[in-house]
Amino acid sequence: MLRKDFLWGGSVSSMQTEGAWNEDGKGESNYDARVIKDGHSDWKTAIDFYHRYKEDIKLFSEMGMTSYRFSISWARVLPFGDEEVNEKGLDFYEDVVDELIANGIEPIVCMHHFDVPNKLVQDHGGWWSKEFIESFKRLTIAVVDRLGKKVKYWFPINEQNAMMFSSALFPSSDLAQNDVKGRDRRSTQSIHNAQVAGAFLRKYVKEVNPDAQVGGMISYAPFYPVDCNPVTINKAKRIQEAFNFLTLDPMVLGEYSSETLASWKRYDIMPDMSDDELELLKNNTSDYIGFSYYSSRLVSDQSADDNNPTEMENIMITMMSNKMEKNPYLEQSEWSWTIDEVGLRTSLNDIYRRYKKPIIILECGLGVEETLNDENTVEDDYRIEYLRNHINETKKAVEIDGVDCFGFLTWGPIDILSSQAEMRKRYGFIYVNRGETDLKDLNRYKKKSFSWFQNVIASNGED
Ligand code: BGP
Repeated sequence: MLRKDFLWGGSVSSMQTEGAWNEDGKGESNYDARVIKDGHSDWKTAIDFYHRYKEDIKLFSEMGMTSYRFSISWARVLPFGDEEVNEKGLDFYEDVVDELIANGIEPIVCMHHFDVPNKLVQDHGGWWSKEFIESFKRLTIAVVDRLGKKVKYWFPINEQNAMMFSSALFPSSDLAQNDVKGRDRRSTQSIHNAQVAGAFLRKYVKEVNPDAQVGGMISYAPFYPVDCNPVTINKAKRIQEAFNFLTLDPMVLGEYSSETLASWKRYDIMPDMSDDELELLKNNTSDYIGFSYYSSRLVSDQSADDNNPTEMENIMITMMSNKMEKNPYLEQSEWSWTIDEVGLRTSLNDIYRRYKKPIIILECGLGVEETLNDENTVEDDYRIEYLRNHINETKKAVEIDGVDCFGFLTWGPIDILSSQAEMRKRYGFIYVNRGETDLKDLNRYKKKSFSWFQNVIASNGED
């Protein structure tokens, strides 16, 4: 059985939901400033959660959700990333938190989910700059001073292992095309700076509210060797370590593994780390571990090239390139994401055995192109099947394997923009009536999965 207070809910980010991109004192974010491809959505309206949050929270409450994870738009609180604080931005988040609590829904706050004030990027580049830590601290202080006593669950950064791709996330056009080491240095510095920022948040939240639970979050994927060639097995293990545990180790254990440090030294990409920073990491580890889970990856001996100069490049190539093999045992989504519910049980076990800390699944879901039928609903049996299978594997991890998992949050409980700003990739139990560029009326409609998830929650996962 899952624990009685198991958290059931959904996760979103600010830029994929809020809209109101330039209202009430919000600054321009790096996403607002992006050039949008023809036929794609921009981030300006999203699903207009900023104006419709009461209606949406009412629907979440009707579904029975006991938790809702959202992120803070950095530029809504610190329009330029500097000392200027936008109180109206804080008012909005406080209203959302109050509304959630009034509806019996536990807020889970993520401080940073990809978007940052554009001014900060223009002036300082990306997470490799120590200025990002300073600005993040200001953001944390402003938000936690306002919400610290009301919110129990916090974590600093969405999918913190994405910092590995930092120089891809933030423009690195000042570096020469072939400056691999330069980009790798930015990656390792970003990894470290994000760790420092995260540890600061954990420390500060606890100072304001010692009863709070403050975690860390990554995107987790199991990496399977495609065959039993020891070279492939070794490669899969190395990639698994680097993609998943390089970030989790310092977050949960308070220090980098000796393998990580050795590899950074070997490739001459050691980040600048002060003693004070390392002390901060050591003393402010995560109370719980959160992760997003969508698919497993298959590694062949071709997946990454041993001649590539560094481990970072190897991971990037494996993750991003078409050298990733298709698993013949598993189906894929319309977006070619491998569907692997057993991999979720494996992931829960891998993480729990290593750290013995409580775990929460903070994202899981199936993105599908959908339209409303004549009855103004969507018969999304595929979503029910996908989530049912993943919930069943979670239960096996808890009930058979003894993993301490305290929650399951789906990605996008309501349709939202995808990370690539596609409205056609929908994850929700609630359909939002808008197209890519045509905003239509933005009305909300319940899909078939709405009442299914309602039953899942009411029966604590027995449905
Ligand atoms: C995660 C991100 C989310 C979300 C999700 C689904 O990596 O944390 O922001 O978007 O993936 O991805 P997508 O929207 O591309 O389908």
